[in-house]
Amino acid sequence: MVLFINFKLSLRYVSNSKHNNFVSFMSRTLNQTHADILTSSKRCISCSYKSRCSKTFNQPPSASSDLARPAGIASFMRLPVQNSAEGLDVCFTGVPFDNGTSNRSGARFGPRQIRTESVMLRPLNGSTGAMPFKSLQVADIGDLRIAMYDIHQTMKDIKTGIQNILFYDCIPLTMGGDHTITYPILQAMKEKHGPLGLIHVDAHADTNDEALGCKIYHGTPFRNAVKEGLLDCKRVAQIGLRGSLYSESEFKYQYSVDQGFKVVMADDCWNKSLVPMMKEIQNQMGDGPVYVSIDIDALDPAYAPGTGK
Ligand SMILES: [Mn+2]
Repeated sequence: MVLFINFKLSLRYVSNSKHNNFVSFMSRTLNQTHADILTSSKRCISCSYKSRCSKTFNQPPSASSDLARPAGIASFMRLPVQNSAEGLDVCFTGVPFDNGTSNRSGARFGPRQIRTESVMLRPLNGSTGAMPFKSLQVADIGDLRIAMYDIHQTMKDIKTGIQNILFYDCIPLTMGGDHTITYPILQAMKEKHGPLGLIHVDAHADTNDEALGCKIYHGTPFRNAVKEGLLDCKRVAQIGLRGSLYSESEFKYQYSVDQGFKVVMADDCWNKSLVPMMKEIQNQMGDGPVYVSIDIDALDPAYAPGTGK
C-alpha cells in the first residue's frame, strides 16, 4: 500500500518460526500461499486447533457489504483499534517521526496517510490466495508515544513502545516515519529474538557512520545496528541500492560487503524476474528471525517524489 504514498515511509515486520504464516500477508515473492503455510504448520498460531479453530478474528469491514469505503474510523484497513497488543498476533503501529531526515520532511504524516489509503485494501490476495485475517488476530494499536523534539529521547521511546508490543508475543508492523526509527526497533527486536536477519529494500544502504557530527539520523541505523550486534550479518540482504555516493571508499557499498551483507544494486533488478533472487534470499535467511524494512525511495522517484532523501 505504500505505493500510494508520496512521503518517505517504511513498513516493517518481523517473522520467526512461530509466526511464519504471516509472511504470506505482505510478500508474494516468497512464493508460498497462505494455504501452503497453514498446511505445513502444526497448528493455528492463535489456538491449538488448526482444523477446528473457532476463534473469531478481527475482520476489516467490507466496502461492498458492510461499511461504505469513506466511512468509519481511519485505522489500518479500518480494523478495530485497541490500546495495547494484548491478545494480538500482529499489530499495526505508526511512528510519526521525521526529524532524522536529511532533506524533505513530511514522513511524520506517513502513518496517518497509510491508514487513509489502506481503506482500498481487501482481505484476500487474488494472486496467492492468502487470507491473513482468517488465522491471525490483527488490530491497529495507534501510534507510539514519542518525544518528537528530542531525537535521543525518541529513540528510547520507540524502543520502549516496541518492547511493550513484543511483551505480548505480537508481531509489530510498523509504519514510519523516517529510517531513523529502525535503529531502536531493532534494539527491541534483538532483545526478544536475538541477532536478526534483515531484508532491507532501499535506494540507500543507511550505513553511514555520522553526518554533521551526529550518529543518529536516517542515514545511520544499520551501522549502529552492526556496532551493537543487533544483526546476524550473514543473513542481511540490501536490495535496490542506487544513486550517487560521496567517495571511492563507498563504491559498490564496500562497508556492507565487508560486514557480509548480500548487496543487490538497483540495476541488478532491472529487466528480469526477481523470483530467483528472492529464492536465494529466502535460503540465506534460513529459519532464524527476519526483520523486513522497506524504504519508499526504493521505488522510482517518478512515482513517489516526496521522499526525505
Ligand atoms: Mn533511502
